[in-house]
Amino acid sequence: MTEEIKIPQKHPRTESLRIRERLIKNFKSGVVASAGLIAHGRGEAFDYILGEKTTQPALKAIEAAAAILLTAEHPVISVNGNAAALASKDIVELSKITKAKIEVNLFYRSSEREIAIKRVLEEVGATKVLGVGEAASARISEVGSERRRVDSKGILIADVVLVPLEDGDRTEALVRMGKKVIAIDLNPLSRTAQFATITIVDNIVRAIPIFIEIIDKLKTKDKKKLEHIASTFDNKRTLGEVIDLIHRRLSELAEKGVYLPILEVEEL
Ligand code: PTJ
Repeated sequence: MTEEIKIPQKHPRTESLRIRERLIKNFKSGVVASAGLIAHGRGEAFDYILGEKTTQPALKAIEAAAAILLTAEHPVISVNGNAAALASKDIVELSKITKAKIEVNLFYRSSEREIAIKRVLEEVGATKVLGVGEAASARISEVGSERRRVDSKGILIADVVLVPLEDGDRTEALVRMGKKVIAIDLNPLSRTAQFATITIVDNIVRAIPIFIEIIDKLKTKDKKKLEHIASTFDNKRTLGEVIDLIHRRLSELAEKGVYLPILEVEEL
């Protein structure tokens, strides 16, 4: 069993440890799948390499994503265990300001997890959560996993779907069905990142609050302006910019070798 720890305020990686604790707590309460802890580790590794900050290409992707969410007719935010654990409050706020529906969609689906995730979302203000129980009885035949089970009032009829922390095959299927998919994924090389219409390569805990700020700025713009922002966004080029950033950052670090200010023995 995992021990709960008190995170020291002065620990150099306090925020990262806090986020881990949040995931562990939500794993214990049945919200996060055990594989969700592994997925988080993968995300952390990419975040470390990206410098744990929102990059310019990510900002550009968030702006384009905000534009397509604001012009969507049936937008849906798909929520899995990790997204609920890390960003439930922001997801609910984003759904309110964009009128997007919230739908639980799980790779490791069980009715206990559906209910646990619904509860987490309701605790922070969600009034309607789709994709739970019988409501998730529609099927996307192109998807092999449990993710094929969707809500006929949600993802099935959506024109835009926001998928934070996906696992690949569903994004490809949704795009093939003619839907626009916005992915939030720290790994620019993942299948989700590669197949999405707009890929935000950023940590969900940073990306959604920025998303909300940008929606706030764009919501008064006319439809034409929003459509222009969306249509001039190039996902392939933006992903390339992120990969180039990683490349340049690693080259700089490689030149330095030791880059943290480690004290000399006599200074200790
Ligand atoms: O809750 P369930 O049952 O739907 O399962 C959810 C997981 C995440 C276990 C499932 O979707 C899965 O196995 O996902 P993958 O294939 O491990 O992909 C998760 C992706 O999210 C990886 O590319 C990670 O780099 C990325 N990721 C992890 N943490 C974050 C993240 N992206 C953004 N923000 C994060 N905090």
